[in-house]
Amino acid sequence: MSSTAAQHYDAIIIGAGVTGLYQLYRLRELGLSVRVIEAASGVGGTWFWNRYPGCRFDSESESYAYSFSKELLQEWNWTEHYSPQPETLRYLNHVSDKFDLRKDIQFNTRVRAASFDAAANCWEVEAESGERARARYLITALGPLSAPMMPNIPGMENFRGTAFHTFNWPADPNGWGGKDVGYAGKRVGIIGTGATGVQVIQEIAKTAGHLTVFQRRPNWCSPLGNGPISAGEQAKIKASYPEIFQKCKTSFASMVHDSDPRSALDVSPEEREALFEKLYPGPGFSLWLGAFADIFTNQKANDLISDFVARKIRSRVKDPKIAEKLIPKDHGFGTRRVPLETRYYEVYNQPNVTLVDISETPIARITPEGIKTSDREYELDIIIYATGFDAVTGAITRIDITGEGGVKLKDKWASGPRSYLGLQSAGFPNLFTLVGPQGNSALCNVPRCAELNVEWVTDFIRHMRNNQQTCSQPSKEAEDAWVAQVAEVADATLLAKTDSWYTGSNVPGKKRTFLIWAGGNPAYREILADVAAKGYEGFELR
Ligand code: NA7
Repeated sequence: MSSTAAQHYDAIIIGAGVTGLYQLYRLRELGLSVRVIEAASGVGGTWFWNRYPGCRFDSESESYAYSFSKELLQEWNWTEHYSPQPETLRYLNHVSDKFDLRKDIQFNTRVRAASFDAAANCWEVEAESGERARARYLITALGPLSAPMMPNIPGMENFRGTAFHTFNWPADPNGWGGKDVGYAGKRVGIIGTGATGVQVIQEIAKTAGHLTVFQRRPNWCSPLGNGPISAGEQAKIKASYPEIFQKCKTSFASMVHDSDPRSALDVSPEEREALFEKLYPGPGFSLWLGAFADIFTNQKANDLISDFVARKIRSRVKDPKIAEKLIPKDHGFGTRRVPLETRYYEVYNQPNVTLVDISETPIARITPEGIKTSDREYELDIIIYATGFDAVTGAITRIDITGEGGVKLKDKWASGPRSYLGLQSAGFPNLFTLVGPQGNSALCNVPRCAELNVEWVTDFIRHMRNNQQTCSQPSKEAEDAWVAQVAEVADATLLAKTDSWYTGSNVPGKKRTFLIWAGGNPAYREILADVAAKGYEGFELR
């Protein structure tokens, strides 16, 4: 980018995470000049930022690997079945070095705005520094969970101890992980019990002097089943990558797990219980994604699995009153993202851990000394906000994006995102939103969905170039139909009826709408292939 005359590229990609790195690789292969603009000082996206203790995959490590290079697959050794954040960040740096990606990435540069210049048929991107660059194609690779959300609690600025959002955990200057902020032996407060909160709570509880967990609503969690990868397992993984990726291709969430197609109501209670028991210990999302398919659509089926997990929680937490507080009452198992845990529930049996139910005694304010709820003050040295993200749309709409006729994307999306296939929005020509709203962004093993999106967009750009076309955007009709289809598919599930970041209902003021394609990845893959086979049906190309 340049602060004087804007540098011109064929494509600008915003974000150097899992998706952006692969899009760079593919577009460079196509012969395009590409600039990746990245706010962080290094590659990795979500794995660059989330350095909190305990941060790791919930996807099987081998299923998260890039599949495009056999050599990369064979030379990389994952050390745990669910890779910890420092190892994943090291992996993404290894990929960047191996394919010499860094030379096309501008770090420490946050994009402030992007506007479409119709006369020149190109996008102009402006960084917060004022630097500018122009490109025919603008591709967002921002990740679905990269706009962290701090709560708005009175007094936050007056806290005298250390406080930060998990996304902004300070980096270890000498390593890939987070800095030791000295929580061992200290009084730590954590707000939030989503997938992040669960990972960080179970880790910090090991050494904190006292850990106080401020829980607004509990989530249904199930065991991760992590462990080291032995030499024998490593060899087996390396020999079976084609089968692993094939399995991911055919499963709903692009994972190695897939649902049992029978109804939970069609089997005997004994058989049902035996399946739940088999799946409960993991590994990974065995229980969430491997149980009966109708737990996602049929309330009665869902009640059965919820009852099973509730019994597990009761059996693991000694104090029955605390156990009840940890059992969700407002939603069923799996209708929100299931946090995976390792001895999470047992944490609440420890004398150095207190659970504060802030649905009963709400946080009144942050004081210089700690957190004051409606009934008492908790003195703390460290406050950790595990309060989540303005998911899926937030990272995109935080950029001031202006399309044809001066229309702002955030205004167009004020009542919910509007796209065709999750990839383009009418009135914003040549803007592609990878792993974006209404696409396969979050009910998915992200690298698998990223590859699907990246390869499809790369083919689309190749098609346009081969046909001397320079501009694409969806027709209004195609977009309207996709918006309706995304809503219809989601409405058939219990997920759409539940408040969560999937529906945007975790963000004050955000319009409640199901933000992602809930029809599964095999169906999404088929739709994309069909659109391409019909000459990119639904797109206006010129
Ligand atoms: P989540 O799943 O959105 O969880 C955020 C948590 O923070 C959740 O327990 C919230 O309670 C709580 N929260 C949010 N705002 C507040 C305020 N103001 N006061 C108290 N508690 C609050 O985010 P995660 O980072 O855990 O996970 C996001 C995804 O990242 C995850 O699903 C994986 O895919 C990776 P609530 O439930 O809203 O009552």
